[in-house]
Amino acid sequence: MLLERIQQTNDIKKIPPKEYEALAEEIRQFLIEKISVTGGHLGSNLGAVELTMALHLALNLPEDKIVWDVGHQSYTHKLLTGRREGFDTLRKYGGMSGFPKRKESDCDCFDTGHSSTSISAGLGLVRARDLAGGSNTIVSVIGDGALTGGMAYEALNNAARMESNFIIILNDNNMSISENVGGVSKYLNNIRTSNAYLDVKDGIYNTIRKTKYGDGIVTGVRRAKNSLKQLVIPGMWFEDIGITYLGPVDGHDVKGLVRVIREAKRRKNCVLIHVLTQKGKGYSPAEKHPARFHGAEPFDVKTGIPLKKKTKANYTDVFSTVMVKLAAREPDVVAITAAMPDGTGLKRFRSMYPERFFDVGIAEEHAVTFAAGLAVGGLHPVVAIYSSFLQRAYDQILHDVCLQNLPVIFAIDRAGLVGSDGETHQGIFDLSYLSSIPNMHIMAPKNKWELSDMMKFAYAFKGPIAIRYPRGEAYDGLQGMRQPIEMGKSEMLFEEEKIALFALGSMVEAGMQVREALKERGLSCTLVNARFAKPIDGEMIRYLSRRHQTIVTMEENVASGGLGEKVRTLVEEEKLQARVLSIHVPDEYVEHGNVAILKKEIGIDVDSILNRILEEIGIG
Ligand SMILES: Cc1ncc(C[n+]2csc(CCOP(=O)(O)OP(=O)(O)O)c2C)c(N)n1
Repeated sequence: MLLERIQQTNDIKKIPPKEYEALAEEIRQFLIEKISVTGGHLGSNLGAVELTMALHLALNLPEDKIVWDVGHQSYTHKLLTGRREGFDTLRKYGGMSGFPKRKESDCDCFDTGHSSTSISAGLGLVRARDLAGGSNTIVSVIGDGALTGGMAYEALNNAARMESNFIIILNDNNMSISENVGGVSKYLNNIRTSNAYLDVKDGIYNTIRKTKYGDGIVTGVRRAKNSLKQLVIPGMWFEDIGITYLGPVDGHDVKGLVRVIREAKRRKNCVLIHVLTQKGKGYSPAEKHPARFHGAEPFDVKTGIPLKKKTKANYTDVFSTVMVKLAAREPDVVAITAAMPDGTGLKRFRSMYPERFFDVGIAEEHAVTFAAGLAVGGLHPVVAIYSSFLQRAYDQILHDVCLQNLPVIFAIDRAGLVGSDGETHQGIFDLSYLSSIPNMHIMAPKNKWELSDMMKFAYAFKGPIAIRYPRGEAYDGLQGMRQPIEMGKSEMLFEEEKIALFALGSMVEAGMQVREALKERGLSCTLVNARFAKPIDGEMIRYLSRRHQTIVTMEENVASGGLGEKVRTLVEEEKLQARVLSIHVPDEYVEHGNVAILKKEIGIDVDSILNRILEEIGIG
């Protein structure tokens, strides 16, 4: 086993070049085997094996730095930096993260999870290096998907024409999670299909020109003789803005990649190496279904089929169905995704209403302002973005949608704890960042039927409105409880006395269990479905406080700016009688791990809530 010889950082340099292919194969087998058990980002990692090997061969870590974009493709990097054992606990609570983490290794130089940050962060490291008089190499690795994000262009603009070495590697597998979109993607694809490989074999840089432009144009465009730049024609756009373009390069040829990276290190400016890779390489189910294996649940290695059978619908499925029904009834409904048609459930909408569907790439800020434009143009957009990614579009929601009070529906999936993706992906801030915006309205459904009702309500409302719902199976209890939705009004589910649970969204299900447990102890308990986080139902809070000693607010959001804070403020301002106990996510980042474990750890699982209530009323 070659992998046995790689115990720590830079051990890969002891592997003879003739063994590179065998090592890549071993790494692939290792990743497939481990990820089939733990789940994780398989396809992107299989595609980046040789690229990562080459980076580790050409660089000297940890002095040199690799900044990974999104960070989901860093598994081989982890493997080559002494973290092999970590793969048994990958993405588990207390185990190794699925993303780069500075606290995990001195070879992880920048924490990530969200897309399109690597060039900005890398450039920062470059400027810091230069000011300190350092000479180490900084490499940012960005995918073609991540290159659809606006921040990448802001950074390229800033890095262009600089007079110091900075290497950007564009890992182009022609895929985002799903098919990549947009003009730049088309441009890159033209380069890919032009067969104009930068031939780095034998150390001679030769462009095999089979481009449709032909040699004549090539000669005309490039004047300077004997320069590397002269020989590479395809990436003219990068060249034109002042970034040296090298490529395209075969991303599965370790030796060739090492040569190009070494060449790039010699330049005194910003260099972009365009590397062509295949997502899922070496594992046929992942090659055939790259979107499915982007982030995979545990699966059977032989067949690629997930081990856990899906039995119940999740909220994404419900949203998916509601959207096509709504679109059938309402011709002004249009849908927007930021590179996640599968994850958000808009795939069906796309196939049924392609002209009313917009995938804008990984561009959440643009998605929201674009929606504002659509709304001004007379349409009713539904923007489907995960809670943690929508954080990026705060100003666009505030400045472009809410200021003009436009009819835009925000369908916020993955609201609440998401689990194994960890800190960067937990959807625990949306109530806070949305609540502060005037004109915004925020709802959360208690069960799958209510998500459907809320979508209809949101459409009829004709103003800025958000519906947040969690990852995973949709609650299918309380089917009969379906009182009509009214703006800012909660729903009384079970009315008793003493303790009142005022639960939002996913917490209604937990509230049902807490209520049962309290009743088993002979304690009576009211349960209210809060429905709205903004505006909150003041009338209901006043009513509850007249008849109960304690109001327990329950939400899957941090304390600051959450439901509990609002209820407490109202109770204090109006000097109401009841005490308020707030159950929320603490004001902290929550790490990766199984959701049930995380809930226990932060005290929002049923047992912890029950104990907190018993303590509060003096029984605990
Ligand atoms: C701001 C933000 N939006 C969405 C995502 C979800 N996401 C994770 S990876 C990915 C696609 C990245 O594609 P690419 O950069 O080409 O990398 P690949 O997986 O193809 O190697 C997306 C959309 C994210 N991480 N961050």
